[in-house]
Amino acid sequence: MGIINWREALLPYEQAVDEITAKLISLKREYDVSGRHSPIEQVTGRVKSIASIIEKADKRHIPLDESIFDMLEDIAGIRIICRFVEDIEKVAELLRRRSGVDMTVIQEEDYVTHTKKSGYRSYHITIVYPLFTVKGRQEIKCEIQIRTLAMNFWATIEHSLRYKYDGNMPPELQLRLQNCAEAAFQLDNEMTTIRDEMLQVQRTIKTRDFIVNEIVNNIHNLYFHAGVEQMNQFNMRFAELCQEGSVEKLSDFNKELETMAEIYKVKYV
Ligand code: 0O2
Repeated sequence: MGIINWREALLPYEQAVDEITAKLISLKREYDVSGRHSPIEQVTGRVKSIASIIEKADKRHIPLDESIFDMLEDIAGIRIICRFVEDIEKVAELLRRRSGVDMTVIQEEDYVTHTKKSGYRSYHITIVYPLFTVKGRQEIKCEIQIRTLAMNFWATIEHSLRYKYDGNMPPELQLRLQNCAEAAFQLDNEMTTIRDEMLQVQRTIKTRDFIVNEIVNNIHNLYFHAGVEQMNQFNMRFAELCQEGSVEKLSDFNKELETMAEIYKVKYV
């Protein structure tokens, strides 16, 4: 049995977790900046503790030598939390699309549709991540767990209890946890109905921002053609309509400005 230098062996896993986490947070930022709903709500990462690695290896009858790093796929672990169940597949697809670019998907386990007996739900994707260290290129396996806020709430509580009872959870508690899993499932379903409404609001906000930009451009272009009195009126109406917030009225006002621009033959810039 070879002796494992844990500190050195786990260092690339820490680096991989940091890099993958940073990339996924950037993806979320991209969605946020473009005003689109981000399927990624939160990203966290961790390197499995040495005690947990040894425990899992023991459970799976893996010898305590360097082979442990090939056999265990979740020494590096990333968790992506989504608001809605539908977002899980979107995130999975984002990862699949990166396959062959900066990571390779090697395995998928769907515990969202195939709920575990415990009540556990989550989507697992195992990737191989190429890492460039001072020693050269290394391939790091990483397990990415994708789940909703509700699934995560349940799994976090259940995980702590599982740890507390060390595989001997009283059947009565197991049953209560299964009931909680069912409640979390219902909560996710209810949230799906709210999702459509939320997306509609986001679309309205985007349309409003677009029209407001158009109005500002039109007012700017009319500035040297319409009279001072008329420009003051435009600005006052614009301020009033912005306060009122009706997208229809803003759109009508923009049409008026466009007609005016036609009359003055204002060239758009
Ligand atoms: P940690 O501390 O999160 O790293 P199995 O043999 O089927 O029970 P296996 O072979 O470890 O599980 O692989 P699987 O099923 O892909 O599970 C990997 C990880 O998923 C687990 O890692 C947990 O994080 C999570 N998980 C799987 N099943 C459950 C469950 O019933 N409840 C909770 N709370 N989490 C689960 P670790 O190593 O168990 O733990």
